[in-house]
Amino acid sequence: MMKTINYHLYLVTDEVERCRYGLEETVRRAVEGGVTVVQYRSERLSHEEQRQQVLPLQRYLSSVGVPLIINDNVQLAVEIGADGIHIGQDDMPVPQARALIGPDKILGLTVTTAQQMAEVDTALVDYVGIGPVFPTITKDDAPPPMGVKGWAELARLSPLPVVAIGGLNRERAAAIRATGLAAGVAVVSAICGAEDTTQAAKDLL
Ligand code: TZP
Repeated sequence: MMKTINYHLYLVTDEVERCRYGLEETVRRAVEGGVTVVQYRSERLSHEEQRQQVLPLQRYLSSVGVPLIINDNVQLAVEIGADGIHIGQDDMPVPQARALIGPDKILGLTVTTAQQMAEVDTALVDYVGIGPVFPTITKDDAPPPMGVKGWAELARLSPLPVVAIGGLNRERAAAIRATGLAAGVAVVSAICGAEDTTQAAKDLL
């Protein structure tokens, strides 16, 4: 099920009030700086609110050829025909999510332990997200940070492309990339909270 998308700089969006220039404008500026894939993530809004918010974003991203991944809300991804979904271990089971989105969409799965990694079904999953690498203020229920060493130990076990997430900034992203194990680095605050969004993205390339 290996679909090729470029995970190199993976922007995860936070609630609109935490995007410095609003959701769409922040994403536009970030894409200008080199973001290669965007995940829409909203933990608080209703399904309908999420749909209203993501549609203009989807129009923009498809116009510039940047894939849109939806976090958790598989139904929304199906409804709008997003490029993929990202799910956690406690979300919808992988086989069910894959059945709903169909064979051609991207499916990303969060992995935080070696046991979970051993259980990844490579026929159904396209990439894994491993983190948090460092402490994060963005995800309330994040497990303890694993550090670059812990991250690399887990990434080495992965049969699939790996994206790192959690507290990453310029220096930390560089440390992750230096392991040679990352298909990409994913950030929220380092881009969404930056005053110069475009430059912040460039710094993470
Ligand atoms: N999953 C693990 S850490 C995290 C998610 C969604 C949040 C990352 O946000 P930040 O601001 O880049 O630390």
